[in-house]
Formats: sequence, C-alpha cells, structure tokens
Amino acid sequence: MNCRIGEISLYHQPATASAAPASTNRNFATAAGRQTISFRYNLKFPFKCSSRQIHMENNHSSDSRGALIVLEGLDRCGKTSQSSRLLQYLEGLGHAVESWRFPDRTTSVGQMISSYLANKSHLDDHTIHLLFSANRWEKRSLMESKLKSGTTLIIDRYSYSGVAFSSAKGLDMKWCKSPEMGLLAPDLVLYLDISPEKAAERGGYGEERYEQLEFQKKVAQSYKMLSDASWKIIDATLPIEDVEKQLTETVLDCVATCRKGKPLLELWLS
Ligand code: NYM
Ligand code: MG
Repeated sequence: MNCRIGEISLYHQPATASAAPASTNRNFATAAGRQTISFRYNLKFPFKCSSRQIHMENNHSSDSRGALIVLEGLDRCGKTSQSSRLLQYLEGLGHAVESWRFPDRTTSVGQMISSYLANKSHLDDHTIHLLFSANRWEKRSLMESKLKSGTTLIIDRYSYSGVAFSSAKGLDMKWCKSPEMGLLAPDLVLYLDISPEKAAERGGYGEERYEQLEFQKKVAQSYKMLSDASWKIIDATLPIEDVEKQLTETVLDCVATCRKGKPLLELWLS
C-alpha cells in the first residue's frame, strides 16, 4: 500500500525505547545495516505502513512498469550531461522515457528552494531540508503513475542528495532520512564518483550555495554512508563516452527487470 504524507508525519515523533510500548517498535534497514529505531505511534491514526511494496492498479505486483533511475554525485560530477545522454539513448531504442531533476524549480516550493540556493533568501537548515523533501513529495503521485504506465524516469538528484547535503551541514542523518521515507525507492542509483578536488578542477562552480570545495568534501563523506544495494558506483573521471557506456549497460538491465514486473518499493521503509 502507499504510505502517504499524512501517515509519514507519524515518523516525526521519536521516542526512547523505554517510552514506547514494545509493540510499537519497528525495524528499519539503513545503509549502515539493519538497526532498530523506536517510534511512538499515535494509535488514533489508521497507521498501516507495514507493506512496503506498491501494488499495481490491478493488484498484480508482477505488472510491467517503467524503471526509476537516479543519478547522484557531487556538483560538477557530470550528472546532468549523462542524464540527457541516457534520455537520448533510451528514446533512440524506442523506450518511453522522461528526464526529471530535483530540485524541481518550476513549482512554488521549488522557487523557494531556488531562491535559497541563489543566496537570495535565508532559511534555517531544517526548514530548507524539509522543503527539498516536500519538493519530492509533490511529484510522488505523478512519478508513480508514470512508472505504472510504463515510462522510465531518469532523475537527476533525489533523496540521497537531500540527506547528503543536509547531513554535511551537521544535521542528524536519521532525522534527514525521516521525511524521505515512503517516497518511491529507485530501482537503480548511479553514483558518479569523483573526488571533490577533481570536481573543483572542472571549474564552473556557480554562485550557488554549497558549491565550495570544503563543503563538497563533507558531502562526499555523507554520500559514502548512504550507498545501498540499489547503487552502482561509476568512475566519473573517465572520458564522457566511457562513463556513458557503463551507464547504458546497467540501465538496460534495470529497464528490462522492471518491464518483467520487479516490484515497486518505498524508500527506506524496508
Ligand atoms: N540539493 C539538491 C540539496 O541540498 N538537497 C536536495 O534534496 C537536492 C535535490 O541543491 N548543490 C542541492 C545539491 C545541489 C543543489 O542541485 C542544486 P543542482 O543539481 O546543482 O541543480
Ligand atoms: Mg549544481
């Protein structure tokens, strides 16, 4: 079943293990391994989020669908160029495919984010983190319907950016993950690996917040803690065509598996 935003808010009521009745403890897998996090549930809510698999329209989890493919990495790692190359490649093969990016600066939430990134407004670190997350939530149902209708989505940045950049500022990583729980889980995360120093050599850091070497070093550390089974690490320092070749091979496998009915899952709930 789907875990909607109203239910997700329940995750924001952490309680100590001793304060929560044993029956309210749930296990969550994290990148660091399986670990128990205790939450106090408000039992007045019809809280049913134990099923992490999204059911397809006719309730057959084996239905063919599009793949959710995410590109992640430091600023200047080459994600944006590779996203458009992947889009062209898959379109050329006749696949239904769209390229998206987060933040999506076209929405009103996205405009607040854009203004913050351009240093035109100042927001508390927690507040901007939640705005980035809200910007993904506002696209979640469209994302789900696109995937179910067979369209593959290539997404330039997703929840991993959200957690990596905010935790690099010193925010607690578990706290950063909370509002992302229940978003759709990517089928494949392509991490374009480049050292912060090499990325800085590429130049082109703009005026935007976060585009500084020292900060990017912290982001790289945070990313390392987030990698999970859906990740494929790609050497982003290779020539652009070689990077593309590695990406296309992995992406084709992923698209084929999703076509065969790989279940659609929710992020960080299992
Ligand atoms: N960013 C992006 C975050 O801090 N949190 C997020 O959730 C997302 C999606 O925004 N430096 C940061 C990473 C980037 C910046 O992204 C803008 P881009 O891909 O450079 O336009
Ligand atoms: Mg950037």
